[in-house]
Amino acid sequence: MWIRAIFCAALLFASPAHAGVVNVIEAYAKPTIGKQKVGVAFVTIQSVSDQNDALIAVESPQAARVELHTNEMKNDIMRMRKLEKMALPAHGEVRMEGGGLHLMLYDLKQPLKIGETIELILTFQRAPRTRIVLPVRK
Ligand SMILES: [Cu+2]
Repeated sequence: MWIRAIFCAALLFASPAHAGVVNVIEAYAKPTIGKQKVGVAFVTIQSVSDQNDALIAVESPQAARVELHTNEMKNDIMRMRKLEKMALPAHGEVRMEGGGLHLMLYDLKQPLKIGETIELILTFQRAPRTRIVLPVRK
């Protein structure tokens, strides 16, 4: 089911002259199980720029490290693979969802519980760095 997430987005830094612009239209993290220190988050980003861009890094004050991942089938086994970047075509989108592109949060300081939030800082090749606050939900 497609539920529009509630989140806040704010620009951290002033845009460079030719920066593209992005809209974060959906963002959430899944709750962690027990004392698990690894979490997963999904963000859908739309480009409103005429130039191709890419998501190249993600950080969180609540996790030691965030990696860009994809899932792929290899010999009938679903495996995660780390990506250097996720392409954001001009006027296109990056869509993260279960079974596909996602963000992995490593060494979480606290477990992620439903109703709480997590902060992410998105770094793009062109667009300004963007801070978002995601709800934790199923
Ligand atoms: Cu992963």
